[in-house]
Amino acid sequence: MKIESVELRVVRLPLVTPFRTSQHRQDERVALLVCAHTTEGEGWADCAVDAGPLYEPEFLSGARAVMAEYLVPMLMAVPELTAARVQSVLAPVKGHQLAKAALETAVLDAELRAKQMSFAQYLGAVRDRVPAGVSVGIPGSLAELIDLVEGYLEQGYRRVKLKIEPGWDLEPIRAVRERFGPGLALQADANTAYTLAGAPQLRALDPFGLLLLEQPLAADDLLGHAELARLLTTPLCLDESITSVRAAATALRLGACSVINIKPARVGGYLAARAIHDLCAAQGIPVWCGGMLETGVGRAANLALAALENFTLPGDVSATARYFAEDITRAFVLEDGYIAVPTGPGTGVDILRDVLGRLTIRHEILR
Ligand code: SMG
Ligand code: MG
Repeated sequence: MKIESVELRVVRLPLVTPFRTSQHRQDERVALLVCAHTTEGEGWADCAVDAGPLYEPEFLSGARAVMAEYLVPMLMAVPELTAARVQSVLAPVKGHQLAKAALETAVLDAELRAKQMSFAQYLGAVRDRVPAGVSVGIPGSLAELIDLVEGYLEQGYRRVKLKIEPGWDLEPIRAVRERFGPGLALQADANTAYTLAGAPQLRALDPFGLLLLEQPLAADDLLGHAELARLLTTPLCLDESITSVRAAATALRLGACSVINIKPARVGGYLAARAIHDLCAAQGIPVWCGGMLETGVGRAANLALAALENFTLPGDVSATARYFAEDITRAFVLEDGYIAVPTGPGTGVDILRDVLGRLTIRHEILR
């Protein structure tokens, strides 16, 4: 196939609950949607950037610029493009994985729609539904946290992840564990907020039987994580550190983690995400699918990935209602704590054009 044009749309989706991590607070998702118009039809992707570089180094206007000035012209110059070739065509551009991943995904969506094949089939999914976890931001008080968690458990979520930071770690974890008991699948995510000097505080979490502790230290501190892993009984999971297949292999070799959160966008797309899945499977390392407050377009593809065999832990792929009152695709719903994996061609979801039109704040076509 050949790309004829790429459409970029910026859409604003207010969040139903503000989401605060140790690093930043979000009240809305300002999403960059990418549509590849090709000779074989169109394909869509949700570029996982946010408005500012507060979680990932990439951000919306930077991703837009690198796509317009470099990535899209490079792809448009290829006469016989396939999704599998996108990363090698774009390799001369350093970094910008989120932008590259979105373009690869849009091309893959177009390719699979033309072949009438779903993401799940293409990636090698072995399940038709995946258990849903929920990521709970840092609220204003313990009482508010307990109410939030209670609400999510009533809805059926199978696992709860609490965002933590120094000063908001032991108390919330103890409170949730005491209130909901030892049967609750509970984990914590520090989003890089600690240093090795915080090891005693993190050790104090060991008695609470967390499934895992996610990314306590800086993204580039693999040695620190390896050292910390030896000090804790709670399994360590890496997220921000996992930027590529090679980074995952290095982290595992160093003993920096025993679980991996795969974010397809950060590693450069679903093909690299699948390669990390395969690497971890070969080493007996469980993986789960992370979330970046995706619209339905990104969520649909994440569900397909999360249906691969070694995604043995519930991911941060929650129902649409946990994020948005209105999305640009049909809503994903919980059924007995699970979300069904889409089966239609490509991502298996269609864009609701009227909603898209209403939520769009910027629109451009790159030719
Ligand atoms: O999509 O449910 C979601 C969010 C899950 O906690 C979540 N993601 O570090 O794992 C993480 C955070 C990053 C979110 S910032 C966009
Ligand atoms: Mg995380």
